[in-house]
Amino acid sequence: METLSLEQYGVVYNMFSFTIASMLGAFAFFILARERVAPKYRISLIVSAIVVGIAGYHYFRIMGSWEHATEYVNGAYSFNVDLFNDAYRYVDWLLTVPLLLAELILVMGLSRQKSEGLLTKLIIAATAMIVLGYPGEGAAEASSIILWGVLSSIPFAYILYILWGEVGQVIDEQGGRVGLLLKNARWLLLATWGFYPITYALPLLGADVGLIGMQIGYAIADVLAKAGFGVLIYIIARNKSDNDGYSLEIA
Ligand code: RET
Repeated sequence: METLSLEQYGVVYNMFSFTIASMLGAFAFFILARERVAPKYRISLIVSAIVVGIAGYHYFRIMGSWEHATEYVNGAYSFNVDLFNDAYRYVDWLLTVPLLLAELILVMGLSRQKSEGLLTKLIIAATAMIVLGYPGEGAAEASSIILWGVLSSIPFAYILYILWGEVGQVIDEQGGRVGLLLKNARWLLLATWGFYPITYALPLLGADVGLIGMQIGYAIADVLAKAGFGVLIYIIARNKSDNDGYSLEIA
């Protein structure tokens, strides 16, 4: 049982609320903006909408679990870790991480064979990364946090190797403004995904930092990695639609 101050409880509560609002807003945006890109690229906007839809649902459940696990007693909150379900995040990632990689590959408009080849490798690695990270999440012993963190980092490194290697070649072939935007999307992916292992390691600095820091860190990373990344994918799809001669009819 941990004790949380009103501020600690409130900041996490408000962070969840902010995340749900961001995901819902992003969902509406991706659905409505679909018509603004050429039909070939609409699938990547649909995938973006699915990602933020799944995340919005999970945050709703995580927020409910947070309320369930905390009780107001004498001017502070007591937090019961056994009642807080952190598996929601990992279930969320299991679904959304492969979909985020699919958004990036699909917006490139490659041949079916090329897309499938890249996606198979990326999805297998992403699944391994998440499955291997879960046993260490919030583990009581530092040695388990480190062991599972290192194991999970191997497929993470492989994803980056593919993105900078094979995917990098495709990006170079696309060239121009689209090539530049794709490079930005890859950097945004690295910067936001890099947040997760750092947040995961916070409990090594103490249980308190771990509990609050993890919820805030993951929430910020999720808004940027899902809604922010989706907006960048939309901008790429718009640019590619322009290049393909697709014009927006303004009534
Ligand atoms: C874990 C365990 C510690 C080592 C590593 C991890 C990586 C997690 C990542 C998660 C990305 C999640 C995303 C979710 C948003 O939709 C599992 C924390 C490397 C990279 C992008």
